[in-house]
Amino acid sequence: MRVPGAPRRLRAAAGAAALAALLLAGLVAAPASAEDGYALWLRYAPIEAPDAQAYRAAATQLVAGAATPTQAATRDELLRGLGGLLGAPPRLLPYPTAAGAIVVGTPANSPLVARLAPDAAQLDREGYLIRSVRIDGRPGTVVAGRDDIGVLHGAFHLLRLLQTRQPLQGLDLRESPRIKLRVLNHWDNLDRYVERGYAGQSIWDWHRLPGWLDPRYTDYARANASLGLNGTVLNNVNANAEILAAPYLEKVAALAGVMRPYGIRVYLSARFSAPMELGGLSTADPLDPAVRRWWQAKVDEVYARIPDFGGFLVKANSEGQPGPQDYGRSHADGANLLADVLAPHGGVVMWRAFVYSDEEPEDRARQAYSEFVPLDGRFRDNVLVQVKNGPVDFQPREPFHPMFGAMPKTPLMMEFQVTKEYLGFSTHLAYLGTLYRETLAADTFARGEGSTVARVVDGSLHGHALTGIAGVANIGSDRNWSGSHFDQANWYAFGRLAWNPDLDARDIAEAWVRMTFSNDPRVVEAVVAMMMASREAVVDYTGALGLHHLMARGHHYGPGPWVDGGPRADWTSVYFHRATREGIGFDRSRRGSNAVSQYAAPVAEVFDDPARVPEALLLWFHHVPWDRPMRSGRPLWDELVVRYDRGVAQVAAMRAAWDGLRDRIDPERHRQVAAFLAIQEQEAQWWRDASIAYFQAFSRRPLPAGHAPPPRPLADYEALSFPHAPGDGR
Ligand code: BDP
Repeated sequence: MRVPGAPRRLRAAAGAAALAALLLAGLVAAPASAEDGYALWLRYAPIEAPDAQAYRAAATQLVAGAATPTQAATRDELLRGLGGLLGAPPRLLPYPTAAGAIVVGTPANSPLVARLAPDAAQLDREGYLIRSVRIDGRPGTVVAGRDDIGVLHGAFHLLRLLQTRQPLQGLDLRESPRIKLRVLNHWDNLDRYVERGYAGQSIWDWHRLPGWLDPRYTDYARANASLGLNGTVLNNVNANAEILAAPYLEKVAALAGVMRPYGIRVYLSARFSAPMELGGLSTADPLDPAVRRWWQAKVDEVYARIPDFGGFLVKANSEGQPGPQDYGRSHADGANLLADVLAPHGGVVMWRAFVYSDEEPEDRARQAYSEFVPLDGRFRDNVLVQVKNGPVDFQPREPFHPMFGAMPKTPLMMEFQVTKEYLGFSTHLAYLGTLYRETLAADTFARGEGSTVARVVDGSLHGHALTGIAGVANIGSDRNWSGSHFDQANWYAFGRLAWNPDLDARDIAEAWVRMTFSNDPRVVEAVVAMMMASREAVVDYTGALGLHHLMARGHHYGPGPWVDGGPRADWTSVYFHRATREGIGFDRSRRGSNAVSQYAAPVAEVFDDPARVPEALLLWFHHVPWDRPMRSGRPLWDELVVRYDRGVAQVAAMRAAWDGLRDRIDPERHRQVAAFLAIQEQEAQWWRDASIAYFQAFSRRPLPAGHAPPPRPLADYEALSFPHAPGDGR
């Protein structure tokens, strides 16, 4: 077993008996449970000596109320967190009597906080400050918010300072969320199947709800609150109308009750045709008065049960889902119908822009923009249009979606995918903090230079108060929540960036490693380096230089650049890579589909020019010859092959780095990560071999020197079949 905090020599020397004696004497704290990943980044493992002494001195006493469920949750978290970190919780007192007191609350609910931090009353909602103060002449710390939830967020931040070994002296922190709605989207079905889920079943045990409230729901709420997330959409965007039926609303209300103390509102995905399926109406036409009445009554019923219900997420007229266009109405008509009935209750509509039609000859990457941009200004004030980060579909790399910046009158909500549908499911290590930041930092030039996607999303560019960001969750019933230990980092990174989209991906990774694995500098350095290079490795071994949508059909597991035919062209790979004897890539330049014209002029010019477009997006925007010289001096074909091999080599390097940490990570998690990295290396090699075998049939060029030919003929790769791969849509 691992002895947290004990020097290695001691660990090695301690036999079982000696260890037992130490544990009995209370000198070494035993981990509360096995390191199975359940605790996430809230492990609160003991701080090692000698640091522990200083932290203990700064957290001797706790003054925290418990008059509301949120206050009680805050106090309990501090006792639990500080207790774990310091070996024993601070004394809980009504008023500090010694140096090192931590005082938490709002000016409204605590006279002491009102004295120490009166300015907390002016903070934004959900925001907080943490400040080193003197209390009756003695040093202490105040964690204050304008509201209870802000204080809870502040408490988690304070704990993070200890968890990441930041000093507790001289503090003067002030934080407020940059984005108003920070939500997870669960693609969970009512039978607990999770679409694109790779972490077991849905965590929502609908059958046993509302009678049985799994304690996991509370831990889920804690984890989200620790990041500042404040909403969760419980069910799949490919929605079943049944979720709106009374028995399910009762279950939803029970979950909302668990989430409420943690500041998390519950939302539902609404099926647009629910008035027909549940209400027995003959139409779901948004302009039909009977349809409107049905939604009105349904929404009133929802709010009668859940007064703080957040609102609806809607996928309409997309991939076969019903929607307003079935009746010749627009997306605005559909969204506004729901917005009108939600508005009196304070609810919102999150209307998805992920639309494309199989009958539409237009380049799929252009369709959402074509559909939605003309509707700018036609949505009600409580509608957000939810846009995926890129114009196709959560690929390992996409340019930012051209809708960002193009609809100044409409709040655009970002949708990222946290689950790794296209980046190796849960077995591949791919840290997505870098992907999220790449999109958020991209400059739309919508209002000149500096018009970043982050500023579109946080509302500052076009002056919106209603703003939002969503992450498609990677959470399931697996003990470690996310299917792999490292996928927890993607939930974490999404949450941190939802709070502040300008945070640095490396800083987030570092905090996560310290909280999740260890503060040992060797661990921190090595693991952060692995994480920072990991997403680029996936891009390299699945198809670099702007290639996209090359995965196997349906379940999307493994390579499928040969995928062709079937129900619709834009679900195939050949549609996207367009490889011929002459060259490869999708011509979206002015000479091609002209998707570049959907970007603001300075961006469009760069994307349109094969000499100026970032090489990482070359084949997204251009069809170019196999022998086109690249910046490296190599011809395109050689460059692609080099990238495929570079990706595989990076995974091998991650394995070696992880192996080197064997003595510094608990064996339970070390073993699983090592096994997953071995799977990843095999699968990276498979992607590389299959892709090269396929594309070489077009390029008819030899592999560059030193690069091995694929070991098997193309037909062998094409013949592989995985009918039971997880997560398929159904
Ligand atoms: C695609 C998924 C599909 C989702 C769809 C969506 O393959 O399962 O239903 O996105 O976002 O990425 O609606």
